[in-house]
Amino acid sequence: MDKKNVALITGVTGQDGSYLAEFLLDKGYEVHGTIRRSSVDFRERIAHIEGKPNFHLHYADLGDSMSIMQVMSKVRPTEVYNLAAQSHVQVSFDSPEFTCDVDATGVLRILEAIRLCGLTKTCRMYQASTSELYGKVEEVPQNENTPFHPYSPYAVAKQYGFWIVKEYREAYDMFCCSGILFNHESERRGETFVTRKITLAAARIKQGKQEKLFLGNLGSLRDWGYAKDYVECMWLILQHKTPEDFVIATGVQHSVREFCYYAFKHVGIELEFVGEGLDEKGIDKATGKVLIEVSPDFFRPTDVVNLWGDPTKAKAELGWDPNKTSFEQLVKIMVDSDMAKVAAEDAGQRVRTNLAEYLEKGIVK
Ligand code: NAP
Ligand code: F7E
Repeated sequence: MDKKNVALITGVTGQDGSYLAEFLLDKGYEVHGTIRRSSVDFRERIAHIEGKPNFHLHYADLGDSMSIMQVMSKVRPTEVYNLAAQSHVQVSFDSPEFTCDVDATGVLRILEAIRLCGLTKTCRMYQASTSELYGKVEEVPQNENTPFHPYSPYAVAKQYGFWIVKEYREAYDMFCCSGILFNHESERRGETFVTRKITLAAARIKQGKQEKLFLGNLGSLRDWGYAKDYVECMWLILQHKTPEDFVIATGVQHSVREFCYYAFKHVGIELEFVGEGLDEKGIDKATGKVLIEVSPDFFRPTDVVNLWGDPTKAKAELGWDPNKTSFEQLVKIMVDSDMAKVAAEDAGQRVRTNLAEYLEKGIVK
């Protein structure tokens, strides 16, 4: 490397932040991440890299300009990856104002901190944008020219983030861009997102630790990729010769129902779906036992049901391979990991991860 590369990752404790930190450390970057104070220390995803000489953590909150200014002026990064967000769509209906503050105004705070610290010419900025911007879709599949139609408080906030990044790019000639990422999952995915909820339940049901799985809209369609592959693309977007926005997706679409089918199949349970709407059930073909039921608790006031990305531009201009990990491989990686985690569960761990029980009972969505 010619000059020292210094990356600042907001949201380093999240799924993507943890993979990106690993990726950049491997590339020889000095990596700084922001964390939030919480009453319990929960930094599981980055525990294995904490203590590495090139990895540093700082307290900052996207709702607090002063904390962002402090870390920006101290670190003076050459690349900022703004991954921090209230990232759960359903939660955004319960906490719309918080979601707006962090996911919309938070982006402005990052851009202003770069500008006020005099870093506009030396620092590139990546914004974690989302396929949720397409929302109530106006075109299938979706590419960089597809009109936006955000369909949740989360998506509306992220749309502000997208446009303010574009505005700063044009107004101040800053190298700042958005990756419009479609759903990407992994063994580190939060347990309340649908894929992880399914892989955990498949593992727990197989091992006799859970009776049933309750889900919402089984017909919802998503373009699911592997998070580890997607963080490479975030980096490629910032290495591009010009600041541009890119759709990151696999170009392959599956339903929630299909995700269930493959996850349970991987633990040796063949599912058959019978019935419709709220009466639909996923039945173990071998035993006739009902393993999946639909619950109205998991339906959203407005739901995005047909996401399917077209990654042609990222493939052509960044040389990125959208199909490094297939859908079947992704499901396998997640199920294998959860089978091992559930098998290792002891009473102590159960206290902390009783989230699985809450999910099962619909206490947490
Ligand atoms: P995630 O696992 O939920 O991680 C979110 C991160 O943001 C966590 O580190 C969290 O910290 C942090 N955070 C939340 N509120 C914050 C605040 N007020 N100040 C500072 N940090 C805060 O999300 P992810 O799946 O890695 O996604 C990363 C980014 O990509 C998010 O912006 C998300 O909206 C976006 N995105 C994700 C997907 C996807 O499919 N995964 C697709 C498109 C876009 P704590 O650990 O302290 O909670
Ligand atoms: O829902 C349906 C649900 O919560 C996917 C975030 O990373 O990706 C993610 O947002 C679909 C929806 O992810 C349940 O209604 C059915 O149609 O896993 P999810 P999401 O809403 O797509 C985008 C790109 C982001 O940007 C976000 O940050 O699955 N669904 N039953 C369910 N969803 C959940 N969570 N739980 C269920 O029981």
